[in-house]
Amino acid sequence: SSGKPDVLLVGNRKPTLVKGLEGAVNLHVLFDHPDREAFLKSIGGSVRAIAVAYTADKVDGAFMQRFPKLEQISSFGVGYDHIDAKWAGQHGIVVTNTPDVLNEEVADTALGLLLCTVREFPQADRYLRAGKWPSGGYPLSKATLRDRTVGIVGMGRIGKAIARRLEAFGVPVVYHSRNPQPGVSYKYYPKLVDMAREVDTLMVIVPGGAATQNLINAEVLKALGPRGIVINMARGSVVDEKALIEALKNRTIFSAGLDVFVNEPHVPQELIEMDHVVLLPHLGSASEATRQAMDQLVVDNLLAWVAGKPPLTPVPETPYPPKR
Ligand code: 8YV
Repeated sequence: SSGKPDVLLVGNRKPTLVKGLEGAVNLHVLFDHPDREAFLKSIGGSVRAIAVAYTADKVDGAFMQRFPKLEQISSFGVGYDHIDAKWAGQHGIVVTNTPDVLNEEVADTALGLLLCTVREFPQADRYLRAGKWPSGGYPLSKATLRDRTVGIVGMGRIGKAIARRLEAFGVPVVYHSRNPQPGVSYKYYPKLVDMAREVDTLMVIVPGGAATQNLINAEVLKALGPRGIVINMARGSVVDEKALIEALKNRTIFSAGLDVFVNEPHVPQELIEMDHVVLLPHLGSASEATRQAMDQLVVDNLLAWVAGKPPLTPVPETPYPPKR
């Protein structure tokens, strides 16, 4: 009616997205509708693009199929394992994500989580608040960053930002990824288990999805050994959570710092009850400024599409221009 293209916002009425989009598109918000089925039926034929507000909002082939005119999906977050991008690519639909604008924030969080895990800062904070300091200082941490070697699992854009920080900390870095990264001088391990045997600390920052499911398995944890610390900044699915819990219980690894979980926001009770792990509620990119920049990139990818321009940040599975 308005001549503006119909765009579906999956997820809630995120103010930044609504503000950025409502002037240029005819925006429909899925979250607002009590009868989701009826609503999707009524707009399915006219929706030409989708904005995805959170990485928790799943977009699979069956969902995309409901929109025969769908051209573009603009998704929030650098990770897009919640979207079947391969299916999209095969059906001429372009998927965009929000890379780069969060690199430094996530790398900051990763270093914070590493330090908290190694030196037990959250536990020491709890100790102070519990009034225990006057009767004796917090016990010296058994672990230190000073004698550690970090194996980064996934040397992409965020992995490199983490590695730069570790260099400044004077911590040796090696890495594993599917292929060696051009221009990276850190030692490369084609096999993760070989790297795990030679380091004591793993920092996991690979994409989620089927290709990395349970990459950090019981064998890798065993190879890491009793001094081992696992920091997961990627997706819960990348670590075999059951094997990790076993290894932590039996102290066959030393500790873990986790920002992500298999079934988040639900966290296994066994982890919650362990005092020697550090758990964060998926905070990697979670500052107001960085989330604002990510939201803006979701908007800008759609505004480019409205203007008939190429997307700013298409994912590799859906190259532009699309094959239709
Ligand atoms: C998201 C993330 O913001 O970018 C990603 O891939 O995991 C985070 O930055 C988070 O998942 C909230 O949706």
